[in-house]
Amino acid sequence: MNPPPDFSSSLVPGAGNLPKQVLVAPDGARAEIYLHGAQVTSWIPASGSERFFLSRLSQFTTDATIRGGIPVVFPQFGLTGPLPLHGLVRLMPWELSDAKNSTDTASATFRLRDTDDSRRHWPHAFLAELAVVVGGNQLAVTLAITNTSAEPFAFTSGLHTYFSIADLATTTVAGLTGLRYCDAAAGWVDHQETAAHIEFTGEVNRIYFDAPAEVRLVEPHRTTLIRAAGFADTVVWNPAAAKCATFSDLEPDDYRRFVCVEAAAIAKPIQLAPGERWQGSQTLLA
Ligand code: TA6
Repeated sequence: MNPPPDFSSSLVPGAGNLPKQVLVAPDGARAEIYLHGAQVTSWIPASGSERFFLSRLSQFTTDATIRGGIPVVFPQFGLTGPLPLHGLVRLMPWELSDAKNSTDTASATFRLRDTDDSRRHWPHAFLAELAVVVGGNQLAVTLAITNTSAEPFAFTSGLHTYFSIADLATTTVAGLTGLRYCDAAAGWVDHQETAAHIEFTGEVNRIYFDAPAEVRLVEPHRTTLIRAAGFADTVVWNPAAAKCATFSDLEPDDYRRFVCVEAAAIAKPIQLAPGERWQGSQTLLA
């Protein structure tokens, strides 16, 4: 059987006139991805409502990062090295290399290569590809990095996903019990997780090492499954009130509206030989 015509997915002007790819699967599931940073900003499963937080104060300009959705972190997570916070590619213009519909999904792939400017910060040649597939109650996002230079390089990375939540007080993250984690909100001290459900009663900014493939974002009315592959670590972040107030692109009470659960490769940087390719993915099930 032939797939239905690709009538619904299209590249359109988004906020700030920045181009965004809208994906619409045959069953009505939707995703939106800005070429700026290849940042997914919206995911609406076939049987549901918006699952990503996107700040009403987010800037949509080429020199700012979009606050919400899935910022792509590469080649440095956070401030773990000398590069700008969370690396370079979330501020760079990616190109749409492919978009298509199948009988049950809509998908698109975005590509980015190193530039003179990226090499000034990080002197390596790379090809980054982000594949986004939406359909039914699932969104799959896969980041692939190819070393196109003549020398090996190492990087850290992540998919910094902002989930929209109804009420922070009744939201928990489950699946990380027993893991060693580093608490960035309390002096980068190492701990072992004893809670079955991580609660948000203050700032949470933790890197869980060697995380399991599946973590759950649990709310009273729904649970989101978050499956990671290729990323060894999981970051859980909520800034709480005081830290939230320091972000110019967040409203004072926005911290109540999102929790970040991030598939990340931090503790063991990914090493790539010339020509070698790595990929990591985060698959979300509503
Ligand atoms: O992943 C959590 C984190 O590294 C926090 O420390 C926090 O500051 C955040 O990401 C957001 O970073 P950004 O550069 O987007 O403001």
